[in-house]
Amino acid sequence: MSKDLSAAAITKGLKTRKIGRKVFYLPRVTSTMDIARSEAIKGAAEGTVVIAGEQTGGRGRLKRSWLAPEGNIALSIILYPDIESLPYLIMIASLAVVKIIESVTGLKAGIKWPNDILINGKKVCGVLIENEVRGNKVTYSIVGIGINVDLKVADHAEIATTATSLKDESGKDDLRIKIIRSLLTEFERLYLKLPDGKAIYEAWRNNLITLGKNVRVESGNQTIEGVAEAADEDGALVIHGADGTVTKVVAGDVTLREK
Ligand code: BT5
Repeated sequence: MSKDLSAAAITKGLKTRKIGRKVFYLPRVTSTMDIARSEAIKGAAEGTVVIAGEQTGGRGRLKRSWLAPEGNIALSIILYPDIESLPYLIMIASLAVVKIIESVTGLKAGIKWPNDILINGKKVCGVLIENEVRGNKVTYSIVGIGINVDLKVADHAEIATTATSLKDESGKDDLRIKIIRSLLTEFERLYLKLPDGKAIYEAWRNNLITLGKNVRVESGNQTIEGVAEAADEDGALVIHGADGTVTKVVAGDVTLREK
């Protein structure tokens, strides 16, 4: 199945200016984040993409693991944004994924704060952003995106009930290369709108399925419960508790609860 994937297949005729002008395709890799970071340190051009056929030690946030066997998408994009642009990267990545899932498969996806893309309530994509910042300057930003294209979800007990794949949802085959090329194009379209992030923020907020829901958020060793009433332009979620308290959460895991 990796036969369809190569740097040439991804870049051929790709009409982007930055994103995906240079692609490193690696049939098998521990994590595209690590390769991307070392390429960034070596001075890779902005928009360089590192993509795996199969990722054997992929990671999520807080040292959690991310499954991306052959047939799925695991890629990292190297960026050198201004520090003011950092909060928008997660919005750009999430929006780009939602948009291209719809345009390529016809499926409606939504963003679950802070970094999940869901279809019919199940996780089809996760985004991981790792930055190095010195003073007020970003040395590099790596945007990692994992998409379940043809993941055999039932084979993985830990995500069997919470995850889904584009194949399972759409019944379509051979989506991988189309999804990758559309994603790079859409990511660039949104990225080039920076530093003016207002429109990106508004589109992101409009696609957040978390807003207006009863939520429980685990953030560090804190648990916050209430209604997710807003998401700020800096990416934080605002939770209104039953006792009237209002809490702003910048990072955490959300459980959506029935009202
Ligand atoms: C994420 O973390 O969702 C970010 C995932 C980022 C993966 C990309 S792939 C390319 C790049 N290279 C990497 O090494 N990583 C990035 P988090 O929100 O912490 O979610 C992790 C949790 O999602 C795990 O603890 C599992 O419960 C679940 N999970 C793992 N693999 C999954 C999958 N393929 N589909 C759905 N859920 C999964």
